[in-house]
Amino acid sequence: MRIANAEVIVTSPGRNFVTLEITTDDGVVGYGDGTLNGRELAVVSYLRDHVVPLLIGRDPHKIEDTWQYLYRGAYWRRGPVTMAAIAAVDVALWDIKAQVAGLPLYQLLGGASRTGARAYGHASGADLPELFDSIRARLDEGFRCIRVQSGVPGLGMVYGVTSTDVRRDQESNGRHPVPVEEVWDTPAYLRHLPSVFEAVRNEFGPELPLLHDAHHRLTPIQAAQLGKALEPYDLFWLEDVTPAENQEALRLVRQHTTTPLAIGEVFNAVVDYQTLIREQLIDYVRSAVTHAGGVTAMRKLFDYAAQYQIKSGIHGPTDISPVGMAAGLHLDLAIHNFGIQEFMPHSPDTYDVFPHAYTFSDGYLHPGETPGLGVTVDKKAAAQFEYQPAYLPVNRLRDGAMHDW
Ligand code: KDG
Ligand code: MG
Repeated sequence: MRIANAEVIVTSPGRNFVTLEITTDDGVVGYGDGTLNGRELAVVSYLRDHVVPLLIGRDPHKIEDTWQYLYRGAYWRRGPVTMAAIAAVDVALWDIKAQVAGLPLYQLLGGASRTGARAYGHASGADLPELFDSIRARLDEGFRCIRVQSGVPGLGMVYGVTSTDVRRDQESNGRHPVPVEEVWDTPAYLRHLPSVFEAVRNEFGPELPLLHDAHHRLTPIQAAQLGKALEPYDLFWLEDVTPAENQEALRLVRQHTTTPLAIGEVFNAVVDYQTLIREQLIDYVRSAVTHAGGVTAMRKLFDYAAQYQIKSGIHGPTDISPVGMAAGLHLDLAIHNFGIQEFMPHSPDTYDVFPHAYTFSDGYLHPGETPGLGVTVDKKAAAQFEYQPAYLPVNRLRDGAMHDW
């Protein structure tokens, strides 16, 4: 069996997605997600110009060898563009292998360790009434674990907070040809957030698992303060408190708080986690299959984390396509150290482009029993949605200095 064709599909049903379609000489078709939000075309070029020509004629079953060939062979290792491109190839090859075996992918990863993957949904509001409505809406949809994001008095738009809650397929601030600029004030956020969690606990009780994403905006000592201040509200996790490329910074945070910590959605290699995992400075690893080298690399990451009782929390925003989402779900079902899965449902247009077998019911996701990944691409539907440049926002402090968003 040989790879006969590899095509990069760019489509934009509400937001941009990059998908790699690999076809074998036997006519088996596999899909991989290479979407890198805000920098999509860099991955398209990497794939079209530098990877597709290397794939033609290769044996699609040699997944590990192909992964190493693309990773080591490039010489220029890691980075989000390279690793998203490798992920797209890797996932498409796993899709093909599982289809040839006639099994859903999770069976090739060791079989099901659980009946479904517990998911968390996003709730947010500019103020408490809006936030409570949003939490109730997620509970009505079946979510049993909720990420809580809140506006901050005196600040305008805050990333991750949608005031109307109708934008399920959240493109922060809509599509803009240049990034929208938001204003950020860390002391105001630190003063306000504990009161939000106190109010949510008073309204929804002690049992509902609650999560929060600080989106890399804090210094280590601010992160320690926040973790400590939130301890009475028993968070499931506090995410991305600092820009954790300085892994040692987490030692300080850990010394001061028992609030569980999740990190890694912007990481793309196991080495990015080395200190965090070895020193048990975090509790959940957050990478997405799409951004961290595919199923092959993620399996190694989870196995490494498992030695330290660190669990998975795969990144699942709407900028991961249903193809990337499905790849994560097969891993979720198979690995022993599963923690939780982020889930933001895609728009109906996105689901039309990506017919999929995965399901969500009563708080749990399941990848389905279709052989392979269980996601395809309707190319006719995809062609209706042309690529549109779209940027994520940027953040400035009150004095105009650039900050992490
Ligand atoms: O493209 C950026 C988003 O994926 C990210 O901001 C979402 O932080 C996020 C999350 O936890 O889902
Ligand atoms: Mg996040």
